[in-house]
Amino acid sequence: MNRTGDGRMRRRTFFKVAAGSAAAAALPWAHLVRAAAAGAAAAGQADAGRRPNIVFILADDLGYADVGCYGQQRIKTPSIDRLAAEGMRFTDFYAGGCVCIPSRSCLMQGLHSGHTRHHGSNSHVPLEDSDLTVAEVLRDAGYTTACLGKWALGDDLQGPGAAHKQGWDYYFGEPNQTTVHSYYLPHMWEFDRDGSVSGLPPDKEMRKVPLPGNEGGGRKEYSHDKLAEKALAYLDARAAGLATASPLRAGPKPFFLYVPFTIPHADFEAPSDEPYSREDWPETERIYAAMITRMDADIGRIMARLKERGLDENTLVIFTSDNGPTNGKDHKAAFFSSAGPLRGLKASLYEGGIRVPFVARWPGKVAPGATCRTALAFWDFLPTAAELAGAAAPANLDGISFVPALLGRPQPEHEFLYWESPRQRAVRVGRFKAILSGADLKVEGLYDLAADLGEQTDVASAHADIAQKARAFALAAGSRPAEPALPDAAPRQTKPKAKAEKN
Ligand SMILES: [Ca+2]
Repeated sequence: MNRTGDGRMRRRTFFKVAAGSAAAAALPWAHLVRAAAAGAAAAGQADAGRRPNIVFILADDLGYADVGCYGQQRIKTPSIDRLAAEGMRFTDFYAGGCVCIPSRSCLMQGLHSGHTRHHGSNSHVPLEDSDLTVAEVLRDAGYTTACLGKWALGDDLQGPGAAHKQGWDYYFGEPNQTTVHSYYLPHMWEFDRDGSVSGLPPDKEMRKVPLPGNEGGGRKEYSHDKLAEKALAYLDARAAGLATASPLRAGPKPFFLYVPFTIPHADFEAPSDEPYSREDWPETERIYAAMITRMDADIGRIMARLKERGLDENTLVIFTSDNGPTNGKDHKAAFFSSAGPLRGLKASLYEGGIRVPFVARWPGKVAPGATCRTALAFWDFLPTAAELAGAAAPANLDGISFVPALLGRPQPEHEFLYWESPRQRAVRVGRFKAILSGADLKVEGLYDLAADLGEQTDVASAHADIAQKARAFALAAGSRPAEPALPDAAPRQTKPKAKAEKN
């Protein structure tokens, strides 16, 4: 029996039965859980006023120290820094994996990479209908959902992994994990289940949206800008829904807006290298910095629009990245010290590959300027979102809700955190982190992150008990370790490979 597939079915079945039970009894909107159980629509307008909207912005290959609030000195990120100043900064938050697809798979499903379909591989394996996503959990709890950007978990527009078949009511972007890495796409794709954003008749399938300025190799329409514009349009549409909703009608619903931007993933291209045009840096580094600052400005616009539309006070905004930084053609992660003090880059399970910036702002709920040092990970987002929505978390998740941390209450901790890649496994136990390899999961090294954030000194012999404990967790948590990793799919476009981690 395939443990993962079986587990997925059980989770989905359990959720359908349990959604709406009193999982969120400690929260002020617990009574709405009962309303949701009687029918999500019945919760009506009160929902939008009490359950928070959620905006989750995901950067791509952005390093732990690529933003000012995590130590970046030269790349300007005032909007992200403001999010941190007005909210909470997490020092020990981890991505789901060290490359794009497995990381997003963990984020969407509340599972670590031992239990997702992708494990640690970047192969283009789509989600199946039996996979339960956070979008489905929130939609079933009465939210309206939108994904703008790099979906990456279903390239086939008609297949079961397609975004509109995995819980998203609205989608705009390029779902293909490889194609999306061009910033001058000839077209993008849109799906608007009720037509409320596009103003067009409701869609049943993805609709192609041509970008005429990029036809024939043209470079007039920067794809990222289209995502940012759609994010603002989406907020406008939600605000309009709030304004026109009648207490006699169902809705308005709270919303979940997921914005997986592609910046600063290669290709390194931008309409301008401002505000760095006069810096004496290699051209690609000016572009890299300009891409991040451009995304930051768009995050500022999203925050301003939330405020203008009266949505700001009841919206949790999260910003993070899907994995660590990488070297590329003419780009060196070391140029901006993108990984900061951390060892390793994208594609490595050392901290630089998986520890990411993570900030959360929620006025009146998250204390301004707060810091959370608890070790948490992408698979904690689904149970967190479920709790915020007043829904029961599905069974058999690996994640735990970090709502307590957000609210400044004692945060339960993981017994361990676990990651897979084709070459390594990693386990964090308390302040220790083990790197394992080979079919027998040999402990390559054990590091005391409290004393040695850069993972330079192997303390496995001094802490043999911890090393063995970590190995036992990996053996129990992992996908079949003796089985060879799935091969990565051949990319359709050239993209720079991460430099192999030394040692
Ligand atoms: Ca990535």
